[in-house]
Amino acid sequence: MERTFLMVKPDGVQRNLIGEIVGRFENKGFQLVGAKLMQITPELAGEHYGEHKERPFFGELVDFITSGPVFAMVWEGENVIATSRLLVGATNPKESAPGTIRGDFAVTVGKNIIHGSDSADSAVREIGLFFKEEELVSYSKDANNWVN
Ligand code: RTP
Ligand code: MG
Repeated sequence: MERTFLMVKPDGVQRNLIGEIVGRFENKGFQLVGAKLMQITPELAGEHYGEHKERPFFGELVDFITSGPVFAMVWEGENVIATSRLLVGATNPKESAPGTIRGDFAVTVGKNIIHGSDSADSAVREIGLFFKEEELVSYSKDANNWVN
């Protein structure tokens, strides 16, 4: 089953949006297979956003993403990589549609609430950067009768 990496950025944590955001992906029908609240180091930020190293906003991006805790998550489901990017919305909140996370909660591009992997390769790379294999849980909600 396809997996992606999603992360509530420091602005989303500060604004108490973790529950709202987790709820959106649960309601859509995706399954949470890993999650943790953590502080990103500058080294990890540089690796995670390595593709943007030469961009003028890179320094600001690293400062922002390391400015407070993030909520890192791995989600699983059919087409979860592309579909979660639709739920997240366009990078710049001035272009993200109402109904999307960025469209509903963000105003500026530098503080756009949430990160989502942009491809299958990025998803594998980012999941590997943030999670150990043993931190991810595979389970079925249908087949098991574990809530009595
Ligand atoms: P993300 O990686 O955070 O999920 O965002 P994204 O794919 O939608 O956008 P990306 O192009 O990967 O850019 C990464 C983050 O850099 C910040 N950014 N600032 N000042 C600017 O012009 C600018 N452009 C991008 C955004 O916070 C974006 O999420
Ligand atoms: Mg990106």
